[in-house]
Amino acid sequence: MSWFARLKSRLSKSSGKIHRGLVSFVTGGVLDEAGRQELEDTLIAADFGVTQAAALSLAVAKRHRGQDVSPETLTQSLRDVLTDTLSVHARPLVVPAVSGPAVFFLVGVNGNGKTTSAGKLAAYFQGLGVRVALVAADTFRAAAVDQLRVWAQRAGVPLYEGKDKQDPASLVYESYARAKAEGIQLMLVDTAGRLHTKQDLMESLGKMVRVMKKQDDTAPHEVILVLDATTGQAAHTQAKLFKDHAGITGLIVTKLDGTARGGVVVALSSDYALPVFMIGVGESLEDLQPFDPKEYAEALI
Ligand SMILES: Nc1nc2c(ncn2[C@@H]2O[C@H](COP(=O)(O)OP(=O)(O)OP(=O)(O)O)[C@@H](O)[C@H]2O)c(=O)[nH]1
Ligand SMILES: [Mg+2]
Repeated sequence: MSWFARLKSRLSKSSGKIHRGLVSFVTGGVLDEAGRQELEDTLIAADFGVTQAAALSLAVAKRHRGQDVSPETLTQSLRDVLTDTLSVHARPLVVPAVSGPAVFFLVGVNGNGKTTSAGKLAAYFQGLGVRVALVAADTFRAAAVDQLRVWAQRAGVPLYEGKDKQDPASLVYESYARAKAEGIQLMLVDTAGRLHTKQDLMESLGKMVRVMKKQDDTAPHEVILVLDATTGQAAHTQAKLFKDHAGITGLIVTKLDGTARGGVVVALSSDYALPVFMIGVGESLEDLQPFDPKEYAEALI
């Protein structure tokens, strides 16, 4: 199955909900204010968020106000305005040309999919011919290191691991020197999702960033927040927290396959002015892919 076909089928809970919302009010009618409201409600129900649902429905209404619209016309208009909205902050995740290894951190709260995304990204970049190393900076849980080791083996990339309960910042520091010596082009750093408090977590990430900068003041080159699409409002709370305190540069949104909340990608990117680098629609290696606004809009609507 092609990626687009898989994306479409995995987003079916979300697209089905939106489709039912659209056909229920558009059949045989003009798009008046009541119709626009219904479109807005449909989008809110699919987790587009109040702000984006209003903006998108207004943009569609502007095109067709007072006109008879078929579901097909409305669908196409919604796809178009959605593509435009998603394109505002979009940028691809690429390995920058730097003299030493590029460094990407994967951060986020526990269970969101950091470790699996790190593993899948390793395989993805390895497949593009980049020399990748995975760094197991979730040093407090042996199981976390074991989990990343399995991904490293699957992707065929080296795993850099610390001593038991080594300070993650010290592991990251050592890993950079090792990566440089071994000709690694990209270090993917998997971090812990749970410390005693959120403040501890932010301080730990801050320390990792500071020690990186001692070796390369342009590093880390990306700090990627991994969010779970099924969590609704919690994803927003986390986006705000990590944006304010951890200097995140973009998002990976996982678990879009298990949810009717596909609009959350739009809300998160727009509300926090962040690119969505990759989306996850399942547990296998090829289920994490680069985010493409047009493709996503077509699969969702
Ligand atoms: N259905 C589905 N499951 C996913 C996706 N991405 C990750 N998962 C699953 O989510 C679970 C948690 O993923 P992890 O990668 O361990 O999450 P984590 O953020 O590293 O968690 P901690 O290390 O506890 O902080 C695993 O069972 C993954 O297989 C996805 O896109 N779709
Ligand atoms: Mg993990």
